[in-house]
Amino acid sequence: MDIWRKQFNLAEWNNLIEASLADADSEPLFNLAGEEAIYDAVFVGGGAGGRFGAAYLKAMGGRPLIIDAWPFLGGSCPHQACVPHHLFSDAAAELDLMRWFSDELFFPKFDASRASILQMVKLFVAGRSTAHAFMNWQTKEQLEVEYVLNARATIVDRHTVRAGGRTFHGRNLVLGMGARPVYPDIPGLQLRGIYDFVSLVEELDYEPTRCVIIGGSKVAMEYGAFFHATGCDTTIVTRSPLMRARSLHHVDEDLRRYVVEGMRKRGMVIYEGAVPLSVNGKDSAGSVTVRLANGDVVDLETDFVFIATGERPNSAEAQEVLGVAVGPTGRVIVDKTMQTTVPNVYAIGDMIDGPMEMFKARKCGVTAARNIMGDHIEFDFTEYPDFLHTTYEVTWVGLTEAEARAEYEEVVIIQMPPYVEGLDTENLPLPCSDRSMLYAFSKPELSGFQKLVVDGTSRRVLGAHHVGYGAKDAFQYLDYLIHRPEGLTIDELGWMNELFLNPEHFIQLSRLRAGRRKLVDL
Ligand code: KPC
Repeated sequence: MDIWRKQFNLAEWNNLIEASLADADSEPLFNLAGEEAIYDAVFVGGGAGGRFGAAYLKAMGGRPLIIDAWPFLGGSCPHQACVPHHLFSDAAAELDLMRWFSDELFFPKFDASRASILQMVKLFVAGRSTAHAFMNWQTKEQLEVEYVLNARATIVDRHTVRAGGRTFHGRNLVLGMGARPVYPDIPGLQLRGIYDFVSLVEELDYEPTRCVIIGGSKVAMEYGAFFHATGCDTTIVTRSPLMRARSLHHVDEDLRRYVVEGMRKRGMVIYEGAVPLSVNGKDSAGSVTVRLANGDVVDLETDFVFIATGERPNSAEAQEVLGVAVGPTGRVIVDKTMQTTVPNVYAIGDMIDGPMEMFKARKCGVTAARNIMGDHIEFDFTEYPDFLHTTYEVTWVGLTEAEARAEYEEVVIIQMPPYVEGLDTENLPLPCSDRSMLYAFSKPELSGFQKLVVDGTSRRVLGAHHVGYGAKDAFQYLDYLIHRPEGLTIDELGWMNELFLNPEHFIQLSRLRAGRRKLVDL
């Protein structure tokens, strides 16, 4: 369907996307200016990286084309990944509050029968096309980017791609075809009742009552905390300790302890150092056999197995057709401009090394676009702020206390609650802020944890760590400030204007210490 001269409103876009998704034979959507063109870049994949890259390239005066197999732009994020995860984590935080305060204050007695994984999945699926509709509308009408949707791209060579029966030419290709969940090699994974974060939203058709999660990734913690909060008893089986995988950058041990103990306090069972051996059942999964860290082999009964052992990039076609070099797990090798080993071919987002996260995808796309347009710019994503959800938001940036002590002579720790041997901080209603005040005054040990790591000599902030609610935004700016060449001193932080009561107490705590010539812990 040629949509170039059509202007759909959001509801019309929504209907078109839903109809296209429902019909495997639905036609491609061509949003093309018409005349034959050599594009400055053909973005293969219109996810976060492709959409942002194309928009930036267009804004710089170039001519991009996006091709995507789905009938919408935005990729897996709004369809199966970040957006549902945030909906589920939001639900988990609300459910956590309702459970702790069941029949207390103004809260009704918690009715577990009303908390449903299936209902939340259905809520998401029913609403997800509204975001898709907006991405299509914005990209066409406001960003003026050409695209072909609902048409799988076939890469012909480094300047040519076919899609929807037509051939497109680009001076450059930008590969943003995303990644897919990868399963461990154990027997029984063909049974019904086995899901990952993609099939959860696409296929779940019953209410799970007991869950075994295989893997210890962010996905394991985030989805596990949600499943458990709904009342689905959840066990995590992980080889490495939670939050200690290489991909989880700079997680402080105190922060980790608060988070993992918090999950256990809520009744989740976490087996670290454990190896899943098989999933067992006739048609559906009924149990998972696991070798525990002490060598015991146990059968964990379940009606829902959730695989969270990571993802692999969709890089095979690019490797075969274009000959781009890939690493041992299929990640396309790029330099800091996102250029692959093949000239004029760039790769972005989940296709390359580093965290498979939205912030990286969008910024990779923009980096590729700027370089294609002649603006030499590098993106180093080896240092980045990061977060995950349990029933909390858990956010961190920069060095952990241990990393700082290994690198700096004089390390000062500013944290809340403070660590003082024998001090009964379990009754201290701090930290607290919006969304944690009820915890602070009724169950203070649940109100969060935060830590600032400072170099006592230069007075620069080296790292910040937070468990609670509402601090994620601040970490975007803290990341910028602490990683800029001049860094951020405790004196500057203590002189900032604060909006009381702030979720991270870093300004007020720094202000209490900044007057001292020789800094000490707080
Ligand atoms: C909420 C939201 O931003 C939807 S998912 C974004 C996909 S994209 O803007 O293409 O990065």
